[in-house]
Parts: sequence; structure tokens; C-alpha cells
Amino acid sequence: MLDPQAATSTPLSPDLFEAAEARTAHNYHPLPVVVAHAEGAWMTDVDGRRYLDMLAGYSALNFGHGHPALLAAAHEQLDRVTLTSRAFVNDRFAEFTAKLGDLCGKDLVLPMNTGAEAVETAIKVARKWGYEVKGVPAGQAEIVVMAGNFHGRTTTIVGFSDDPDARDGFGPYTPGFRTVPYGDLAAAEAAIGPNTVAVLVEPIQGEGGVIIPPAGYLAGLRELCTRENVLLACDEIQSGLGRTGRTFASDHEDVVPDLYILGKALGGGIVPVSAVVADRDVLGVLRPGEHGSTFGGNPLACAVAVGVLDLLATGAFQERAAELGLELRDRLAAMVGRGVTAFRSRGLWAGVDVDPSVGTGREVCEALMARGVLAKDTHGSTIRLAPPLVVSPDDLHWGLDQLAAVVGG
Ligand code: IF1
Repeated sequence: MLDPQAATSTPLSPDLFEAAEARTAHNYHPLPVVVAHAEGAWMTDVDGRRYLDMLAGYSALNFGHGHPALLAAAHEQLDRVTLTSRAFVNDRFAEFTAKLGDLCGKDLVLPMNTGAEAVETAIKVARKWGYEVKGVPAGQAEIVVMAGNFHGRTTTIVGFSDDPDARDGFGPYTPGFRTVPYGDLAAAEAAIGPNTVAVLVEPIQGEGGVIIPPAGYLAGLRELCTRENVLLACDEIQSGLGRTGRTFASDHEDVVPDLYILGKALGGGIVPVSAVVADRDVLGVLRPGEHGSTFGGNPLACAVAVGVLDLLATGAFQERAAELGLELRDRLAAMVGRGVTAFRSRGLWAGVDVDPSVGTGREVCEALMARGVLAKDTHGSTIRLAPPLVVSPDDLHWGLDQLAAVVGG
């Protein structure tokens, strides 16, 4: 575990940290740790100190750092061919689209790279579907989005964010979005009109602090969208691929969206891989030249993603997240009233509201770092916990011991 004595006598971290900060735009405020190596659920800094990773790259590292099967897939592909562009077909593409389509129970896959690109893709597909299939008048398509959403950083996406940090100063904003309170089915119903083409929702809001909507909400949205001839687009970029104890967070209510929006863990923490997955009657609206990406569906991305899909097909990671999630929940429940005011969790994913008298979320994360645990605060005093799904039970409990000690439980 963390042993400050293990640090070399002239630590490299401070200088490397300063140098890193000196030449970057200050769009982040990182913890002062400089990581040099990582394996499984553990990271090691340039001075040899070890840290338990309780963020897992915002869930991009669900399978841990350097998963052997994923590394092998990447290494093997690196030596053969890494990029062809979609002007040509690569020999890993068919396996990727078939396996991802099967995982989602859908006909077609549209590969992109980052999460924001996949969300943008879903928005474009929904609008085109609206005009060509639903018969919405040109230029009038509307998409219902949720208060407290986080879908990425592009100009269109930040325009329908209500987080001032994400949004302010980046206008003018793209029209065509209506915001309703998250978890309020009646509000979503009231916002749907004849020109509504989609409802875009995170099944669990990550940036919002791991906000879980009321039971029945997603199923209600599904019913509403079907009845109103509106596409349900679920942003499972952070909530999907095993994190919550099921393959998708939507699975907890047996909801199948019209559009799955996936990213993060799909690239195994090795390469950026995202995708929109839907049936032919939806994704089929795109024709050659209407959408694309230089890197989307490249052979290296496909090879790593196939490795990820093979891991998910076993069900072992989903099961592990569900089992360890119960332990996580028990431990957090025991901290309520002892430095923790409230928490929300599903699977190996939790938002923990620390009593403000203990300190800010940032201060708690700094104290955790000093004890060998890396986590990230979100708004105010909320700490987000999302360890790699490969974390051992002992390591998870040790990490939670550190949290309990920091918050004073
Ligand atoms: C940052 C949060 C996590 C996402 C959902 C789309 C995207 C994300 C549900 C865009 C990205 C990241 C991006 C990262 C912080 C992070 C985050 F706090 F902002 F919400 F994970 F909790 N949909 N989430 O969560 O994906 O384009 O980044 O690949 O600092 O922006 P991307």
C-alpha cells in the first residue's frame, strides 16, 4: 500500500507535476500525482508510491489497467495494421460490429472514437430519422434532454448542459433541445410535441453525482417514447459495460433503448472507441457521405473492442460488479452519520456526499491521495467512486477503510 518512506530521497513528482502544468491549458485541476505505471486496480507514481485507483479513468478502465487479454489483442494488432480509414474495409471490422450488435441486440453499429462524438452522432441520426421517417418539417426537430446532464464537451452538447462551468462563454448554442427535470416522467411527457424526435437520457447521471432516477422512470420513458413515436437514446457511455452490475444500466429496468450510445470502457482504457448501436430502421437513415470519422472503426480500435466484448460476453465482470457492489453499499451505509451525509450506489459505482464540515470534495480527495487512494470529487462535497471491476475484495475494503478514516468514521 502507500508507504511515504518508499519515496526516493529526491522525489521526481513535484518537478514533473509543475512541468506538466506549465505548458498545458488549465482546463483541469489535477491532483498532484504523476503516474508512471499501472496494473489492475493499482497505479504507481514516478517516485514508486502506489495508489488504489478508485476512479478507473471515469469508467474507461472497467477491466483494470493493462488487462492481459486486451494488451495481447492490442499488441497483436499493432504489428499487423492499425489504420485503414473507412474508405477501405479492415479485417477486424466485421467481428467488432457483429459482437457489439449482438451484445446490444441490435442490427447495426456506427463506430466513432470519443463519447461526445457518439452523442453527436446519435443527435444527427435522431434528427435525420425525424425528417425522413417521422415526417417532422425541415429544421424543426426537437430533442428532450435532462437537467443535470453530462454528455460531453462539443459546442452543441455544452449548449444543452445546465452546468455553468461546462456551458457559459461557449455560445451561441445549437437550438432544438428542451430540458426537463431528471426523473420526472410527467415533465418529459409534457415536453414531447409533434416535432420531438428523441429523448436523450443517462440511465444514471455520473457527473451529477451518480444520481439514480426513481424506480420505473426508465421503463416509463420507454413506454412514453414508443407511444409518441420518439426515439429513446440512452447515453450508456459511463453507466454501461458492466459498471452497474449489468451489461447496461438500462437492463435494471429491462429497458431497450432505440439508440445505445457507448464509449469509455469499449476501448479497454487503451484506445478511444465509441459507438452508436441501433436497428436498421433507425441507423439506416445514414447514407454514404452523410457522416463519418477518420479514426472510427480502425483495426486497432476494433481489435481492442473485440477483446472487451469477449470479456463482457462471459458475464463475469457484470457479476463481480454486482457482488462487490453489495459490499461497497454496506460499507458506505455504515459511514452515513459518520462524516458521510448520504450516498447513492449501483454496482461498483457510488456518489458519496461528504459532510461539508469534513472538507470540500477536493480536500477529501487530497487526504485520500496521501493515504494511497486516488478518487475524484464532483460538485461540492460529493466523491465519485468507480474502481476497476477487477479490484480485489481486500483492496476495495482497504480503499474504503481509507475513506472512512478520512471522513472521520
Ligand atoms: C471530462 C464527468 C465522468 C459521460 C457521458 C458522454 C461523455 C461523458 C455520460 C463524453 C464523459 C467524462 C469526461 C471527463 C469527465 C467525465 C465525467 F464528470 F464529466 F461526468 F466520467 F464522470 N456521456 N465523461 O460521462 O465522453 O467525449 O469525454 O469521451 O473531464 O470531460 P468523452
